[in-house]
Amino acid sequence: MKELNKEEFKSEVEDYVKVLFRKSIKEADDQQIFQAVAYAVKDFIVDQWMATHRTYEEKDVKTVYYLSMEFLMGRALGNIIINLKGNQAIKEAIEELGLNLDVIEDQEPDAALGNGGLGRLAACFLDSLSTLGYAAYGCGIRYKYGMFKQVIENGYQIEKPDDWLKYGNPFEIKRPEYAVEVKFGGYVSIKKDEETGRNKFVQENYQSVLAVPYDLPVVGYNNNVVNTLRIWDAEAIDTFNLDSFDKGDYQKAVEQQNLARTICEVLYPNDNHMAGKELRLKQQYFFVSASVQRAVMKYMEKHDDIRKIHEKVCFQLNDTHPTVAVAELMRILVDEYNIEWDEAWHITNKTCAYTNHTIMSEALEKWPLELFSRLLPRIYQIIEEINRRFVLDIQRAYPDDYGKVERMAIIYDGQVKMAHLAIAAGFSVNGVARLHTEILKNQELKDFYQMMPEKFNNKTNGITQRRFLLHGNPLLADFVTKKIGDDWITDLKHIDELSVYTDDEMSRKEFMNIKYQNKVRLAKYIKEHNGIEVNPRSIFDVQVKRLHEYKRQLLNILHVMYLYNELKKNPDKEFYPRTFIFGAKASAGYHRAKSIIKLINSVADVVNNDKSIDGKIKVVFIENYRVSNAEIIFAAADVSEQISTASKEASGTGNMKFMLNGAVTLGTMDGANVEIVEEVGKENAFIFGLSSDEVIAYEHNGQYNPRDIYNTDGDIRAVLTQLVDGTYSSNLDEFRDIYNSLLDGQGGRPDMYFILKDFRSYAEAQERVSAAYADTAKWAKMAMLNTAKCGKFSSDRTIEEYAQEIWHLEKVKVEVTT
Ligand code: 26W
Repeated sequence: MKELNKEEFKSEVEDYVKVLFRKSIKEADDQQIFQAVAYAVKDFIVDQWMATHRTYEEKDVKTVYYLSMEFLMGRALGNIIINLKGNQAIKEAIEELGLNLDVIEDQEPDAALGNGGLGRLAACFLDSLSTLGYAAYGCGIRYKYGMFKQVIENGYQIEKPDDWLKYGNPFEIKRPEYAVEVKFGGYVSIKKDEETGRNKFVQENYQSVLAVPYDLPVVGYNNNVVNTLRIWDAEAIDTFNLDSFDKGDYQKAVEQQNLARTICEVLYPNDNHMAGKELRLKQQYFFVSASVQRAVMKYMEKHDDIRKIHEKVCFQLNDTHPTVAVAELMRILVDEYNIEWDEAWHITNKTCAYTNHTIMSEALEKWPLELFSRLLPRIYQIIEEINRRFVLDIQRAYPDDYGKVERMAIIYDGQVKMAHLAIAAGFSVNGVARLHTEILKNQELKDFYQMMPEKFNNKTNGITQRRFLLHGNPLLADFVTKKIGDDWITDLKHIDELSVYTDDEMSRKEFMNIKYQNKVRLAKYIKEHNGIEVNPRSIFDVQVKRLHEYKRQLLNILHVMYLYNELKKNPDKEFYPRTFIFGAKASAGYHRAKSIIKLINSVADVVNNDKSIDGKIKVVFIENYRVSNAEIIFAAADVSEQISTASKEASGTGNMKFMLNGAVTLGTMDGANVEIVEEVGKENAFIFGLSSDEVIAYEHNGQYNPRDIYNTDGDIRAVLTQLVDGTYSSNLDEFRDIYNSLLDGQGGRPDMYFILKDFRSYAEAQERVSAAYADTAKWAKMAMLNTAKCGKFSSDRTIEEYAQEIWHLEKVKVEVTT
């Protein structure tokens, strides 16, 4: 590992401030200092970045291309510094320049090129791929505007554009030499190929854009490896010149310019909801076509037989969003390399693999034929042919069961079903937690599992301990290292060695004192951002994640309303003070989700200002939840709320970040919670609610009636009534829709999220939490055991499994010789 020279680094920072801004360090503002420091850090890693790619070429290693619409990277500077193990040297250098590293890190906007779980998982995976020394590209889109900024005004969410590139991105390198053309629209005609004498399909009268890549470094931990996140931007093809005026192509030139301008403009802020917008399909084909074209070109620079591309290249499809990749690869093989269909299909099968991240039916991607064939005429033809052959396979396998075709065809009911295409075309289909994979095999994708069981496998998600402990929680990271050494940083299994210290009173005290310090840090953040005073001695009970009905933030806030009623009824009741902390963005068009945000803020207003309860309950809604403030929030949590309706949360990854930071899970047996409980022991978690089997049974038999609960449970009835009687809003209709959804559900189906059904069991679990927390030694042990037992949930473990079982990659060692 190359050493960082403090003096050199200092003078680089000074030089950058000078050449970039014509200023001295004293004159420059914080943002300018950040830019200068970031450039100096980039200079330092560029040799490693080059050495990494040189090594890959020399060894001719297989490469995974992780295709994803989203990479929720967060801030880069702090993470790069810790992965370089440059913390101490850079911190000192910066202090000697009279600056403060924390302030500098705070200047960097989050790279919020993602919505939530799926995008953050992609970011953790890149960190692990580099740290483990696997050759990988992340391939995505350079959105001009990332995930919107959330501002809360009068309790309502307002969305503001996230202009993250305003000051430029010091870490990126534009690579115009690797630009490729991507074609949309027009029609397909058949031409005779002069060389082969065969028919050729050519797209004509299309519009095209130039896909231009920007590379971002992904630095491995202390190992010289720097992989690349390649995000594509669209530029107009240069037809807007005098020529086009002459040819009367003026109209087309303008249209192409507009196309280029719009494609990468903004990230769609929908999490788990398919909107079916034409621009979204354009985004998908745009980055997929560019990535696949480049991967094929790169492969062919060093090899002569395209038929063996699967030996060196694997495309991992992060959900169905990049599934057009299979058709794009077929197009390149058949149309450009003149490979016969059957052979092209086998090559494609061996090159593509698909990960499923959700079973929510509203998230399943289905595109109307009309739109699809108009936008991607040649790709559509290819998918039609894939479908024709796949339907024959289905009929051959199940000659008497017409239902199979109906349920499994790729094109059906006037729609292209992207999941069916991904499963038919790839060699691997994986779920993201054991329970989720079982549900895929036995329910959602049962027909596919029956026909192709060998494709199905599980890869339980993970998170990077380097960002979420080493960077986010330095006090706890130091404590762990002091106790057990620093092997946990690259092999989280070692953190189990902490277990023995859970019986040592001194260690427990130290651990809880660190938690306290982190709570003080979060309390300060809340004071600064919300103006609310919270007590760091209270239980910090936290639910941070996207807002979605299935995640049941509503259950949490209804329970707060219930507790508040209890306290009002019995002011002298023994009650351990609690701070309920929420953070969540709602998709801009998701009205009920926005209404739940308003409810949380309205309850906060009433409860926080009621002197009679003596500050025993506080409710805080943290504005603009994102990767950078998440790091502070996880570190400070006592209770991790993971309360989704069982079967609905594919895995969850926030649950793992809380566990790592010593918070205890309060959750349902859903997603990866099941495996968390298995690791830590059910006595060290608070589990409640319907099981996924019970939920699925209710869904089938329709025997759930929330009105029965409303009629028989007075406490629940009181809470529900308060939604519409003016307790929390003078506008009696403000929360009417929430009230109705709980009692009458939607479209004739009772509340699909079983909120009232699980309410009592949740409230009881919450009582167990309070009782456990009151026993300080017991709680400290539980909390510490959560940290100790989280080894399985490192994304390093997950990536090892992908690398060994799906991608078949070999590890690379990189030497820097300069
Ligand atoms: C087409 C609209 C759309 C947008 C986003 C559909 C689906 C999505 C994502 C797949 C939703 C998502 O982020 N899923 C989450 O993926 C995480 C990583 O695997 C899991 O931990 C979460 O449980 C899952 O909800």
